[in-house]
Amino acid sequence: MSKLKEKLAKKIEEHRPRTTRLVKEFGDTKVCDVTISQVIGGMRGIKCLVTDISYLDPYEGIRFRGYTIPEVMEKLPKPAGCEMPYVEGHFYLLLTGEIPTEEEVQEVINEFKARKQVPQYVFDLLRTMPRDTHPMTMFSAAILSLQRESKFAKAYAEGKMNKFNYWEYMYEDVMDLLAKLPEIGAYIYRMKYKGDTPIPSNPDLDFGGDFAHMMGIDKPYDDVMRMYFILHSDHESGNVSAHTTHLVASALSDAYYSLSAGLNGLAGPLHGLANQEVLKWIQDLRARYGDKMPTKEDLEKFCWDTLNSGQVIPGYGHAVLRKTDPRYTAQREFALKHLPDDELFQIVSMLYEVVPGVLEKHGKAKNPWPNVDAHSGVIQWYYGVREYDFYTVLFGIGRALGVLANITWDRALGYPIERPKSVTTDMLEEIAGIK
Ligand code: NMX
Ligand code: MLT
Repeated sequence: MSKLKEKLAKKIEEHRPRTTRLVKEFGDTKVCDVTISQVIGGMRGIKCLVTDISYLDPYEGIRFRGYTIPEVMEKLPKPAGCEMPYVEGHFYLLLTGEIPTEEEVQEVINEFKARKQVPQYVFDLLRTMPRDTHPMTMFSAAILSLQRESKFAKAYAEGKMNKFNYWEYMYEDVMDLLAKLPEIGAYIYRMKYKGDTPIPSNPDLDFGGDFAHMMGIDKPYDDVMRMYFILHSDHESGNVSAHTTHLVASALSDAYYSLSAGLNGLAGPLHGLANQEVLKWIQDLRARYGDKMPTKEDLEKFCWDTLNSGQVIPGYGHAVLRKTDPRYTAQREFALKHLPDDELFQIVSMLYEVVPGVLEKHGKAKNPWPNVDAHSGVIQWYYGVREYDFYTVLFGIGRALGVLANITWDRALGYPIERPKSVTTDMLEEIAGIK
């Protein structure tokens, strides 16, 4: 057994009695009330999920295992000469709650190395799909096709598992799957947009480094992607991709089925696809003003035209956050250091000065501030990834780190199948006293 798996086994043993006690002794204690507007309105604010992997405060933003983004970036081990930490170290943190040593990171790197080979049938499947298929469809289908490799599904079918060791098989699937994602993503990119010229993996590189290598992009793109994957990894449990992955896994569907489902949710324009929408929207803006740099007044007019045509301003607003997303701020700081004079970055910066005021005047969005997607595309664009319909695949690789850590713990703590109760409109009218 790897040291990571051993450590996880110990942590799980320590944690289980906490969950058992809460259910046995305090199961009837009320967590929150539920109103009619929450029932109709997408369950906003209802506290009905549990995860220890990350927590989202509306004003502070995300903490991964209790650490803020600057703390994560500062404390996690980094490859020699690099600015950003190993993605493998961040995954270790998400899974165990501990900042790993260099040696512990190296073990995860070796584990991924041993599991990273993508079976040929996945590439064959991708090649049968029309080239204009959206890359998220390709990515999700590739992951789904790998389901035949599931050790969890096999052990379940053979009757080898019980509630206490489900997590061990889930862990194996999670490690096998995560290790393959950079190559699947980069393969789709090179096949679809770069004249069908996939670049083989370099087994000596780490997760971020190998991804940059397979994309065919030089330094510091490896650091860009380390930062990107870490920032996008997790956003507590209620967002569409995390919640879907958790929901599907709660039926004891394996990691392949669950992640593929979660990614299908990420592919929606109100969720992860917003990163492609932001770039598309900025390109439309640029097309309107030609070579001329738009002024703040131009931007304001463009925002109002968007809103008046019934569309949302992509990259702004959030279901939980009520301040600028710290993932936006982290990317802005990177851009200020590495691409301060880039025109597109300057437009993104001007939008930051204009959009919140417009949204406030518009009076609908509860949060007028930018989210992670308002900034991620401009950095990709600068480093040469201009095919913006690919951006959500990048988000998906990052998001896999968090949701897969989550479903490993879901099985470890024996969470049951998720099955909330629905009511009819008649019933709500009765509850409201109008029927
Ligand atoms: N532009 C225009 N209108 C907005 C925006 C925006 N950026 N954000 C919210 N609104 C509207 C929203 O459509 C709703 O309108 P209506 O009453 O007509 O249905 C109203 O304001 C109230 O919505 P909120 O309660 O503030 O937001 P909600 O929690 O329902 O939705 C988002 C959250 C993120 C879906 C929403 O802010 C949005 O559509 N933003 C733009 C898309 C985006 O950036 N999504 C990415 C989110 C992050 N991610 O990666 O997943
Ligand atoms: C996310 O990263 O999942 C998004 O910010 C959406 C959310 O948290 O609801």
